[in-house]
Amino acid sequence: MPVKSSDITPQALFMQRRRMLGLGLASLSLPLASGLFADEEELLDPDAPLSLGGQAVAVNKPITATRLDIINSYNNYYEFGFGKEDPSQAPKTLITSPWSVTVGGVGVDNPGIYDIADLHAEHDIENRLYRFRCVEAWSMVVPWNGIPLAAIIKAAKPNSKAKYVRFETLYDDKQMPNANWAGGPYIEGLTIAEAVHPLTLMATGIYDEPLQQQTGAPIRLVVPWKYGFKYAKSIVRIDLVEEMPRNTWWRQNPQEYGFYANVNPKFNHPRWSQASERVVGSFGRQKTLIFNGYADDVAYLYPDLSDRRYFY
Ligand SMILES: Nc1nc2c(c(=O)[nH]1)N[C@H]1C(S)=C(S)[C@@H](COP(=O)(O)O)O[C@H]1N2
Ligand SMILES: [Mo]
Repeated sequence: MPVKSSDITPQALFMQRRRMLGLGLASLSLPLASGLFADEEELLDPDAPLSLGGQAVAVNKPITATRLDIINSYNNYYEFGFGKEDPSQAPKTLITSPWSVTVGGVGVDNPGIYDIADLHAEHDIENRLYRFRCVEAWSMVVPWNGIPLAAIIKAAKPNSKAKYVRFETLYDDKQMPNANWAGGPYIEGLTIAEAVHPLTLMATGIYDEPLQQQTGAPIRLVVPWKYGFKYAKSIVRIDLVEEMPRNTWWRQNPQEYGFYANVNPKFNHPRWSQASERVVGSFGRQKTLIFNGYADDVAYLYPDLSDRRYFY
């Protein structure tokens, strides 16, 4: 297995980084870089720019990345079938190159159509080791490579109408055996504040390898404090809009799924507990953390933590 991105920051080093950055103890995310130790020098210089858009992120304990073969073979991607193994076993019919992402909507002054190659040329690829928690109460830890969504939004020049971001994924029955399972493209959404948060990533790779068809090639959303259904795969459009987008799972089953979908062990799914999670690729279960462990970074976005609206 490749180990370069799964290396965990040595305890002493991240303690030092956390002290330098004055971070709280409960902050859990870890920006891992292939050039981690080079970046570390920069981070230890108080005048140096931070790698996460000016906002520091650190960990309170090392977390171990899930193996790549497991990440690539246990999937939810209903356009390729409903079973966990269907997406990885489906014929490779998704044409991921060329691929363009259209950025538009009433909330942008500079709309554009970007080829994946343009996005790679215009933005730095960052490495982030994140916890990943599906609403079905299983979890992994994934070393993503990608572009902060904030950078893509900034390039589109958002205006005052940009209240929400709507994501639309590929919908093509020639490329996907079960394209029409939801009666249209898979839709997801974030508030603009969530979308420009430094933890929010447009992932293009895992373990420094391009995304596979089953993991949402060539570009998918990653929002580590939310349930996995927010992580829309194979995105073709990003629109900045005024109205809250009606995301696919909310539309499919509004009793069980909503818009915010922030992880919270105290708010159970109507049909199962969310208090703990099965760690895919390891033994047993672990307790689920509020905001999937990223509370110090994101809790400020939600004024009332007792409001169920934010947690399903
Ligand atoms: N287009 C699309 N995106 C999707 C899904 C899907 O069915 N279609 N499933 C979601 C769900 S429920 C989860 S948990 C994650 C799974 O991502 P993974 O297979 O890379 O673990 O993708 C999300 N993105
Ligand atoms: Mo999920």
